[in-house]
Amino acid sequence: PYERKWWKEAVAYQIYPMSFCDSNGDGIGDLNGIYSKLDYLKALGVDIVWLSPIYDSPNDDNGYDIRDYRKIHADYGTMEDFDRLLEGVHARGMKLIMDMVLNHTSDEHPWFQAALKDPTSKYKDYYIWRKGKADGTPPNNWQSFFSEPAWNYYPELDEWALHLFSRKQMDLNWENPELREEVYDMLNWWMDKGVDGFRLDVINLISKFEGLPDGEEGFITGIENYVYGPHLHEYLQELNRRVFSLHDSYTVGEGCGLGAATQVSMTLASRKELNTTFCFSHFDTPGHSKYSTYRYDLNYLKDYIMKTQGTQDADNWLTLVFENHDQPRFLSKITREPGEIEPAAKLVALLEMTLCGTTFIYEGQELGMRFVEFKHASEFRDVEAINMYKKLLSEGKTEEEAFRFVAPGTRDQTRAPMQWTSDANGGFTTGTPWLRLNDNFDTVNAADEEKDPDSILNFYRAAISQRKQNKTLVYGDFVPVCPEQKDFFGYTREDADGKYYVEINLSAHELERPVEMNGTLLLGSYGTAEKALRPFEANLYRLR
Ligand code: ISL
Ligand code: CA
Repeated sequence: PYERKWWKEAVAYQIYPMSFCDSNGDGIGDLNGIYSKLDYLKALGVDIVWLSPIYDSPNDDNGYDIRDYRKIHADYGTMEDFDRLLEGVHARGMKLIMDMVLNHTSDEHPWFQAALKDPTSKYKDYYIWRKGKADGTPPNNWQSFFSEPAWNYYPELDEWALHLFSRKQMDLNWENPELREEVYDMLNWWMDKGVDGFRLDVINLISKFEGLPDGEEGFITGIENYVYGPHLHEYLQELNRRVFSLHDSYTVGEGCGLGAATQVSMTLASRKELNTTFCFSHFDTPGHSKYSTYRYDLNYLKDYIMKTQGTQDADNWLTLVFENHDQPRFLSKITREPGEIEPAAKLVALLEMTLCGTTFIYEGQELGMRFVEFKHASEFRDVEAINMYKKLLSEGKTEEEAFRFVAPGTRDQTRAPMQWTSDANGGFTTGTPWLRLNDNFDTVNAADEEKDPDSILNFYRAAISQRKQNKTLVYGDFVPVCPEQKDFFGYTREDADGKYYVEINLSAHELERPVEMNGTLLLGSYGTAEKALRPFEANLYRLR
């Protein structure tokens, strides 16, 4: 029932450039560092390389605050380095997608600076300005995502400007057609350069409700007034018409605050908006947040997968994603017991590579990188974490309490540098890393895993290779097996070319098989299959 497309079959790999590989010893990852690892990515089986923002930026939010959309950040290199990297990606038969932040720019972007300097300039209306209330308070009660009010006051204009994220990330006014034209020009400029598509940052926030009314007091007060705004579909369709449809491009929209069903409405092929979106609702089980330390119940993940796999059809294609630069390591939510980590990591790999959807791996996921033991709040680099920490102190928490709350959920958790070798700084840099590494790089690192046939890295390679050899794993029908059986997840994938069976023990104890299938074991997390399923065991069989 599916139209086959390169991006549907693709394995995408997210690189957080600051933390990937430092080529010049300044402690910050860079483009030449990424270039030096292209063969590593190719050997893993990566098809799409996604770079988190690499544009010129004051890095208040590590590049998600863009100062110049057409310039490479000096920390990362030059445009020549970028061109070489793009060529290197293409020469290996891979594609490259850029992270695009279109909801906001840095307050240091020339548009915002022009608006401040001259309120009559056309750039003023590129942003969202309002007069304050009569008592001198902001125009409404919205809170930003990063523990602050969502408005900055500019005395020179006696007006307030909206920022849904940090105070240096100013929201763009998508209602202004000239602004939209500039955005399309810029995106086409990158596409003409040869990039293959975009990951679109908080793209569901670009349309705000008329009048910017006060929000209901809540976790992020005001959010209901922009997560799914009145012109969202119109803007996405225009983006598609003016940019994406003109090229053989792939787009993945990042959304927040939306349920799976609403996400789908942006990706229906018939509506001509985005190819795919991310859904993160399985990242934590109900009642927990990214700040919680708990044991994730994989039965919840099973339910999520059963619901979402069912929604894919000719008109809709999903993504499979478990980790990114905003969330703690998924692996460490499943378990922190040394003996369980390896099978749990392999379980995720096998699951991800045998389901329907475009798959995403976040750097280090393929190594089983895990939870970082931060020692002190001074180690945090993330604006969200730092603001949250300060807010907790201002509310009367002690330093110790505030640190304990923020440490497990800080976005620094997954931004800790890549662990390439057991050498100093994990081979990430010869200098001082911008953010501390996980102490475990002496045992968890790419070089050692490379040599070990049973490593998590080699298991990822094997699982990806199965997906590539057997397209039924991408396109075949998904049919659950014994779905009522707790702690067990079984399913088949089937089409005219073959039939495959996956059996997974979702628990940390031994489990009797509820059903025996006659097939050839293609890949198993414990190597061979035995009488009972061992903790977190996951196996892939060919049935025909
Ligand atoms: O990280 C989050 C909560 O802790 C999310 O709410 C996150 O802020 C949201 O998914 C939007 O994320 C994206 O846009 C942000 C940027 O800071 C994130 O890194 C990016 O992924 C603003 O540009
Ligand atoms: Ca560097």
